Amino acid sequence: TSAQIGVTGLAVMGRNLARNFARNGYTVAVHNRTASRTRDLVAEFGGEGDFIAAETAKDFVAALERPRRLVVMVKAGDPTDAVIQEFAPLLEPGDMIIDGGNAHFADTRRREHDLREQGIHFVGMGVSGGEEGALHGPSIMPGGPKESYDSLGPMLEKISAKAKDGAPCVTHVGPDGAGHFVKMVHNGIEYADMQLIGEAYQLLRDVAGYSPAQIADIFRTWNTGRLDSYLIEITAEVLSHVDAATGKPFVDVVVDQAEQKGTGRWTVQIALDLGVPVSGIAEAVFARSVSGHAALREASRGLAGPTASPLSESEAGAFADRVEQALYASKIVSYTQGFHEIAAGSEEYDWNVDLGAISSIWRGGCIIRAAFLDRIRAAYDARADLPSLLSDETFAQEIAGAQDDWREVVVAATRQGVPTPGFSAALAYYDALRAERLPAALTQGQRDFFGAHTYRRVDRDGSFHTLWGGDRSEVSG
Ligand code: NBP
Repeated sequence: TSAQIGVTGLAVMGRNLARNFARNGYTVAVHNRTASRTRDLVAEFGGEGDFIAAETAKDFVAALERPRRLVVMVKAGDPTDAVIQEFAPLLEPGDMIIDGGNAHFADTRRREHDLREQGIHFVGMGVSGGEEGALHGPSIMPGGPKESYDSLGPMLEKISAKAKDGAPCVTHVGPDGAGHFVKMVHNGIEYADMQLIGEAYQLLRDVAGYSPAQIADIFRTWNTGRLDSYLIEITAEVLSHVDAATGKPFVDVVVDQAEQKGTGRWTVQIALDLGVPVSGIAEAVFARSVSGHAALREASRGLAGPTASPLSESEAGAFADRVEQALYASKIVSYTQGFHEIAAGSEEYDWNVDLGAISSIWRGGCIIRAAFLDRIRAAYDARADLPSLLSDETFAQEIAGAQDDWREVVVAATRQGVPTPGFSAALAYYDALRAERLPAALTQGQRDFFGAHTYRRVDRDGSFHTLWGGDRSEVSG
């Protein structure tokens, strides 16, 4: 017998993905650089389905039916190139290499281009949901040639998460690096969501005076409404957890320095290149960075701040409701920015990404899965060329209802000295987009003054320059 799919790279993700394929009735060839991992997988989970263990690359390739579908789940970067170099010479035209790692989309574009000459289909595939998702159903974002999706898609649809309406959380995102690009932005949005939740927690703790256990209950309540999401759910779990060794809230015994692996940073770097304002995501990445600067924070501890004046018990409840409004409104802004970046990437690289389909496949399996994504999909269903999520009527109305509270929360945070870069940046973005006039006109004047960079006028076409050093008359630029 031959295998319908192969997985090479059997650390947590690859192993669970291989098991997921096998549990869904596929014969799976498995391979890993260090062969003991392959043997362990079959020894431990061989009973779950049909595995073909391959010790060498040659045996692995020989075990696969044609066209071969070879999933690579190794550490992103050089290891992925090493694996491609090892396998590509053993493959034939029409075969597929599917990279399920967290590759940078530019690497995926390069690899796809190089392998295309050999007739090999390279599919850069974003996978979200961590270890558990890989086993029970991840959200899958495959790019690469459309033809490859015809034969690979049905298998991915089987192993993927299913949304509440039963739809599989996978779609052909677009050519070459589109899948990894969308996975990157997914992670950027994840950073923003986590930061906003963190700010809500800090406000409930420092301004409203609630304990972690009380805040966990508040999050549980929020999770039954429009904020219903995986991240809110696990936040309640983390906040209610008590450290066994000390009896203290778990959140109080963890060092408050957040780490990162890089996809959030990439989202911001690429947004800068594309000229897309993703201020909420950027603030989330910077907030992790600030937290990690231990020495700088230590040196700044004595700096002046306002005297804390926590709310009374009766005020606290009303404040918590306001924080919910601020969190929801800021979340709409983060997704607005993330989807703008996907639209801009799609435009730049000619991917033709369907934004409604992306919101649909994020409804299950992935870290940012949320009831909210149904509403985003509805917005794009109603109007595929929506210029911005904020221009959707439903979202605009929700923000209209939330904005007073949102502002109050930012005011309270500022007054009490609680940093809320996510809430504040989201609000500034919202107000900037709404504004009739921006001080960018003054910026243009300054640029023209010091660098003769010229400006455009509101009342006439063309570009102009004022003779600042002379009689200040205006000339065509
Ligand atoms: P790791 O990222 O820890 O990678 C370990 C695997 O890479 C092992 O199978 C290892 O083989 C193999 N490998 C390395 Br390292 N260098 C190699 C080389 N030069 N040639 C061949 N194989 C090599 O595993 P992971 O955490 O399972 O993640 C796999 C991929 O999935 C990564 O790209 C990750 O970013 C992505 N991802 C992870 C998650 C998550 O939640 N962990 C979620 C979504 C995506 P060995 O056994 O011989 O050392």
